[in-house]
Amino acid sequence: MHSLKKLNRITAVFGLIAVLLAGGCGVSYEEDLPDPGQVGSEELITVGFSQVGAESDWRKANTESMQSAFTRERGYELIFEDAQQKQSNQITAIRTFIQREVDYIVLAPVTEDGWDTVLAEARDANIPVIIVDRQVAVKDKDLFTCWIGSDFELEAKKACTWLEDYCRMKRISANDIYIADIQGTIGSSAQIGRSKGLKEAVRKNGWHLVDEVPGEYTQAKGREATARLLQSHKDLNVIYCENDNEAFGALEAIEAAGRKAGGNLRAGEIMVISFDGVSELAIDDLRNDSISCIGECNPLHGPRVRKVIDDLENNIVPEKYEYVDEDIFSAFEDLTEITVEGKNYPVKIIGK
Ligand code: GYE
Repeated sequence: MHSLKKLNRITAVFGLIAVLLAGGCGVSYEEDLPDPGQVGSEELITVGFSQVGAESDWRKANTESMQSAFTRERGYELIFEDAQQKQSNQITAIRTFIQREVDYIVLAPVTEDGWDTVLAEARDANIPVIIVDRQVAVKDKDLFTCWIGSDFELEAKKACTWLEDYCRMKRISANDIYIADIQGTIGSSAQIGRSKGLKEAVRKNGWHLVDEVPGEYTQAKGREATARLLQSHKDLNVIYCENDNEAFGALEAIEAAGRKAGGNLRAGEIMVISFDGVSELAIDDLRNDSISCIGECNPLHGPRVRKVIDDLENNIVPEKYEYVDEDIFSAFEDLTEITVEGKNYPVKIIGK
C-alpha cells in the first residue's frame, strides 16, 4: 500500500494536469495548471513520529532535531506525538498513524518489550517503521525496516574504563570504590546497556556495587534517589547516573547533604559519572569538576532518519542497524585516551 500511496500522490498530480489539458475550451493550459504550492502539498511525505516524552535535555534535543529535519519546506508533514513515557500512548499513536495512512512511522520506543502486535499491524498496512534511539525486542526482525541509535553498552564500557584508569593513576584501590547505579527507565535499551556495562566492570575490577535504584532519567528522581543513597550507604563514593538530568539531581542532593561532588575521593568527595553531554549545563559541571566524566550520547537523529526515508523513496535499502559514533568527555587532563576491547578512544578534555 505504501508504494501504491506514493503512486497515488504522483497520479493525482498528473491526472489533474491531464484533465486540464483534455478540457480544452480554448483556455491556455498554462493558466489552468494547479498552483505549484498546491502540487507541493499533494506531494508531502507524511511521517508519524511517536516520541517517548520530554524527560531529559537529550530528549528535547532529539525532538528538535526531528522537527527541524522534517519540515514542510523540505517536503514532509511530521505528525508528532509525545507519549509522556507511556507505552500505551505510543501504541495508540501508532494505531492513529495507521488509520491516517501515513507514509512512514518513526518510533522512539520507551522500553524494548511489547511491540510485536502493533508493529505487525503497521506491516499489514504496508507502512515502513523506522526505530530510533532505543531498540525494540521483537521476535520477527522484519517488523521494522531499520534502527538508528547508540551503543549504550559501549558508552558504559567507556565510562567504566575511564574510572578504572582514573583510579590507577590516582592509586585508588578497587576495594575502595563504593558505587551506586541510578538507573534510567527500567527496560529501555539505554538502561539495559548502561547497567550491564557497569555490572561487568564491577565484576572485572572488584568494585563494590552498593545499590541499583531507578531514576527514570529525571532530575527529581535523581535527587530523591541520591538523598536516600547517601543516608543508607555511608561509604558510597561514586554515583553512576544513567543520564545528565539524574546527575543534576544527584549534585543537588550531594550539596544538600553537606558533601562535595568531585574526583578527590581521598578528601571525601563523591564522584559523579554520567551520560549524554548534550546541555551546556552538563559541560559546565564537567568544567568545574562536579561531574567527573560523561559518556556522550548523540541525540541528533533527525537528518539520519530523513536520509533513511529519502533512500526508501528511491528504493535504496538502508542498513538494518546504524550505530552513531560517540565521544567521552572529562576535565581531568591526565587521562587523554582509553582502550575498550582493543580499540582506542580519545577522551575529549573540557578546558577550564
Ligand atoms: O540518555 C536520556 C533520555 O534513550 C538515549 O533517554 C536515550 C536516553 C538518554 O531520557 O537522557
